[in-house]
Amino acid sequence: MPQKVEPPKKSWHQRLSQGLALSRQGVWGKIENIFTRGDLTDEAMEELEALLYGADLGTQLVGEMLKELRQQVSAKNNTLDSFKAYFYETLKTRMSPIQSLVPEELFDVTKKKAETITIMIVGVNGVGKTTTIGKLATRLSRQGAKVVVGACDTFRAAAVDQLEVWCQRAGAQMVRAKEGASPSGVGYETLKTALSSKADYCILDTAGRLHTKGNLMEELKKSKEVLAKLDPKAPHHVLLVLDAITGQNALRQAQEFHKTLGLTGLIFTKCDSSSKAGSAVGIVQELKVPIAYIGVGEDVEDLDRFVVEDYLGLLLNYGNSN
Ligand SMILES: Nc1nc2c(ncn2[C@@H]2O[C@H](COP(=O)(O)OP(=O)(O)O)[C@@H](O)[C@H]2O)c(=O)[nH]1
Ligand SMILES: [Mg+2]
Repeated sequence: MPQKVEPPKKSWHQRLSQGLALSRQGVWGKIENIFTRGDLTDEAMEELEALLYGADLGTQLVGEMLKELRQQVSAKNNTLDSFKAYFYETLKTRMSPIQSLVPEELFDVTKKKAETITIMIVGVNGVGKTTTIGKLATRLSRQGAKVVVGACDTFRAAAVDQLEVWCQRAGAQMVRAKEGASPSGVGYETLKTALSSKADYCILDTAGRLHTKGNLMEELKKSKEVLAKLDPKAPHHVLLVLDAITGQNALRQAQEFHKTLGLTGLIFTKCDSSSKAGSAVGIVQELKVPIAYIGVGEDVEDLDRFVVEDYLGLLLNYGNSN
């Protein structure tokens, strides 16, 4: 019988590299071209400026980078390598202190305390919350963790079915709404189940839009607060999912969620279908909230922890990260 040939498994590094290809080529590749074309004339500087602003890094940061570059140009010290090195180091220096706030327990079951860790996942419709939870539940279950997932997006039956498929594959338990239950009610029931079964993680999938006249932020706030009745520390983490396609506009979204819920981390999805993956830099800086995970596709393996050096190296095509 002919043997079924499995395609070679891609490493996370390969997935991340492919995931950031659009941003790398669309922005940084063009910047490289300007440098390799010759002297940085006024015209070339204008082109560079437009590209950098178009990369959605945030206006303040781009302004500072251009100032530095002009200084390098007037000092005749403007090689591509020196500019890239400066860029990489500047972005890394700004992101690292914030990124160091991400706790290991979010990726590694052996790094967590004996208690159940409750993670609430929020974000507007379609950004990838349910998919991310599926990937995350799989990842943690593979490490031997007991994961209980709550389907708190009670307004869309399809959302619950989608989550159930992921949970079955992951071997995670899913708690669904009883007839007429509110989102906060499902969150409460899920945590109760997770605590009584001594689960390692309780992950709550929330709605991104309400099909009632209710206010989404108020509903999410209620969902968050009710958890403390069962565990004063819950939720340990409130993570906002942001779609890389949104670029800098995601910052406004993030600010609103942060104001109401007190975000502890961000999840940056769909980097593979956007050339604006660089917007992560500006968002982290402005919000002072770190990125916990990055998503680069629809496959279960397309999610991993966000490592600033890997992200910047692959984005800028710099260092030995390729
Ligand atoms: N290309 C790509 N698609 C993604 C990624 N994450 C999620 N998606 C897709 O985005 C769509 C919406 O995702 P979903 O999880 O239902 O979003 P939710 O409404 O926030 O729960 C689905 O078609 C997902 O397969 C990603 O990292 N890359
Ligand atoms: Mg969903």
